[in-house]
Amino acid sequence: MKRTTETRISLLPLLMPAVTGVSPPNENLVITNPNRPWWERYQPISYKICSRSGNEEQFKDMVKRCNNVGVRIYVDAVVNHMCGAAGGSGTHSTCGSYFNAGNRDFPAVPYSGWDFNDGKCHTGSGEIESYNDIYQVRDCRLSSLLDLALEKDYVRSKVAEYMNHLIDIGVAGFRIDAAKHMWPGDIKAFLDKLHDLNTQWFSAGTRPFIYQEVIDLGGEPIKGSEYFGNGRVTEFKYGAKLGTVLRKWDGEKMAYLKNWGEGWGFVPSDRALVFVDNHDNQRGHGAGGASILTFWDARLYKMAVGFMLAHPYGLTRVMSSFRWPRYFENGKDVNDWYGPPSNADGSTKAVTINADTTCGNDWVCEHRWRQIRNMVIFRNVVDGEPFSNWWDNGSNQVAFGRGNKGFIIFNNDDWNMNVYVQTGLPAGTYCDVISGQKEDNRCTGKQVYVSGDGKANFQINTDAEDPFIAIHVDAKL
Ligand code: ZXY
Ligand code: CA
Repeated sequence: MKRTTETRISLLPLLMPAVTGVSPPNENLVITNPNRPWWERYQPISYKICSRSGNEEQFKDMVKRCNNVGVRIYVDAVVNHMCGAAGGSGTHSTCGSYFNAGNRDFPAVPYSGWDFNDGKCHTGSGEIESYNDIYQVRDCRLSSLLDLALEKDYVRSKVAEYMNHLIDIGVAGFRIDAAKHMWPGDIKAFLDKLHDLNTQWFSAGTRPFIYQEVIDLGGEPIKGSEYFGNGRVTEFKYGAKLGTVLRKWDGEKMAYLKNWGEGWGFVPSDRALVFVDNHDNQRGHGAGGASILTFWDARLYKMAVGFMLAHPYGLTRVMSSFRWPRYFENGKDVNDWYGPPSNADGSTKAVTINADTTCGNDWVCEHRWRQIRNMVIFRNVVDGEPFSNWWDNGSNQVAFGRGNKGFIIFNNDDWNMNVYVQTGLPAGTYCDVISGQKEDNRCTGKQVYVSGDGKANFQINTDAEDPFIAIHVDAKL
């Protein structure tokens, strides 16, 4: 039996009992210089389900087993482009399909020269030369990747055929990669061709869940809002700003998080797909750059993910990563291209589970970290409850509740905290779900006593292992 999830997984708590995003499952270019980088999976050769993560039979088996236990699968759909213009010709693809990038020939789809935007792009190089020109961004090559002519019904139909194949297998939706580089109307055209979800697991008439990767940090003419008609949109400002605040860069402090969300210039909550880091920007480059928090900065990272999961803004996604030999030269990680842990034949190593519940084979499995897992439970418990009882010390000690169901408090100052604040919760003894959890009607970590007036005392030293405490009504003794 192959692994249960693919190369990198990300989870969207709350949509479903559990949801998992998988790396592009289709055939891609095999790149050997550098040796099998993670981004080779963003260079399609065909829509055959055949990648480092496994073949179609294995993918079907995974989706079926996941759906049967209530875990939904979202597929990363790379449909803006095929491989790079310099991809060469031959059968150096993950399933051995022949292609000729120079001739724009991808017979395994099939696509030919007519199906690419070479004639439509008007830059001298054929590349996107300026992000200030919306025509270039949509019709020219991103990083030399051969740009598909999505205005053509034939191309839209091939893309929809691929996505429908996945829907029929049982996937629940898609991440639309590089959506900024496609016209919103072209995306709508192929989405309109999609089937309803498979009724073996979903009720009749259920539409696929769609979230579009639009990197809009401000400062470019293309806005995430142009894509609202098609589904949710990634809000990249979220992780970039939260990282800046927790790192206390640019004079930021947690007290300023009082109006977190739309108040910070983010898209409306019901349009946003939010995350602390993703597969690209966790590598020290990409959207947000150096401020992005990752598992490498575990203490601040847990606080950021905790804050995100406690806060009502957006649909939240939790990252789950593999470790790589990070090595900085002149401020840049020269190993930022490293692909997943792999076997000698290039296949991705299984996510093994150790006796202590951590993952083996260099999988980080942030989603299994107690603090993160328990905050996903917190989010589910407080679902629908309002943001309430905000408290701050004017600096980096802050707290807020979710109605009368949950409460969280942080100390990111470099002095100890000892406060008595309103939680909004019913009186009783609660288990902190960060330092431990409730097990057999006792707390394995800290306890919090809420008095009859809803107030409680919280002490968090500046050197605490995790300088935050979270309580909710399902962890009450
Ligand atoms: N790559 C390295 C080497 C090749 C891949 C690089 O230096 N690329 C140029 C700058 C990054 O631009 C890329 C963007 O999106 C992509 C890219 C890409 C999407 C793909 C495949 C790609 O290279 O190769 O499907 C990109 C797009 C934007 C933007 C910033 C960057 O504002 O609209 C990379 C790969 C990055 O750095 C990458 C790959 C897959 C993703 C992603 C980023 O889903 O978000
Ligand atoms: Ca394009």
